Amino acid sequence: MTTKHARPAAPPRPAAAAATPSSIASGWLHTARFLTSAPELHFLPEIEVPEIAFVGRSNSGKSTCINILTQQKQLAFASRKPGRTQHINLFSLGKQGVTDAVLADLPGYGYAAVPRQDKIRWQQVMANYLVTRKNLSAIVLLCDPRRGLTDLDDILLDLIRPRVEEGLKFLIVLTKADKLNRSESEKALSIAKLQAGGGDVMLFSAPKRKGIDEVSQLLWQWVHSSDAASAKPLVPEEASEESAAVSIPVSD
Ligand SMILES: Nc1nc2c(ncn2[C@@H]2O[C@H](COP(=O)(O)OP(=O)(O)O)[C@@H](O)[C@H]2O)c(=O)[nH]1
Ligand SMILES: [Mg+2]
Repeated sequence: MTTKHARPAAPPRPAAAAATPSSIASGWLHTARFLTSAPELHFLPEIEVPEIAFVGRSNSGKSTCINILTQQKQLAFASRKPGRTQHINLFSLGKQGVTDAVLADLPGYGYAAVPRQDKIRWQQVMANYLVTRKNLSAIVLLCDPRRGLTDLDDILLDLIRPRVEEGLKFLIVLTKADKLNRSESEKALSIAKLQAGGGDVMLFSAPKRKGIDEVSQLLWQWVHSSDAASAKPLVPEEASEESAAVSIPVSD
């Protein structure tokens, strides 16, 4: 009598990886796609969804940070020639092609070799953007902690303070944290926290992949937390693009 051998049971399929806050945030940032690039504020399209602006000195690590957060090597061109990225670049974010937020990469400031006229023009463009962009809901300020916040960063903080007081979200990212030892990192963090005026501060390192999860999740929460949807308009009533004659010095 022959015995039938039962077929070996198929190995169990691996369960789909459970979505974690970290994977949800990084999946969302990975959807980043180029939207538009504009040399001046008034060429930017009016957009309804929240906009998160990345700002910082030239060479602060801004392009690297955006590329790593979005996992796209060339999204924000990591320029070897600081000061070259002189447009406001917008990137759409959102699953299934439905844009639910926009990232804005602003021109880096403070690069000494840029002609003075160009510096004035770009600082003006940036100041107008920060004061009047209607859907601007959050700012990420990139800073190399070995330099700390400079005069130009302070001017930027002064410019955005009224909007931060009205609910604009604010994060200082201390880049290149791999260049600091533990006590230097702690010191840099506590100094920046004092300067952040209630905003968040996080350490970030591209080669060590430090801070990526923390920054990604905060950005995701900014856009998707329930109170973001019900937030009141962030632009003061009296502010309009025409009235924003913002002047900032070009000392740096
Ligand atoms: N050690 C280190 N270098 C970094 C880090 N992020 C950026 N850099 C370097 O800093 C320089 C300026 O970076 P970039 O992203 O182009 O700065 P941006 O001018 O602010 O856009 C480049 O040489 C980068 O490779 C980091 O986390 N650690
Ligand atoms: Mg850059």
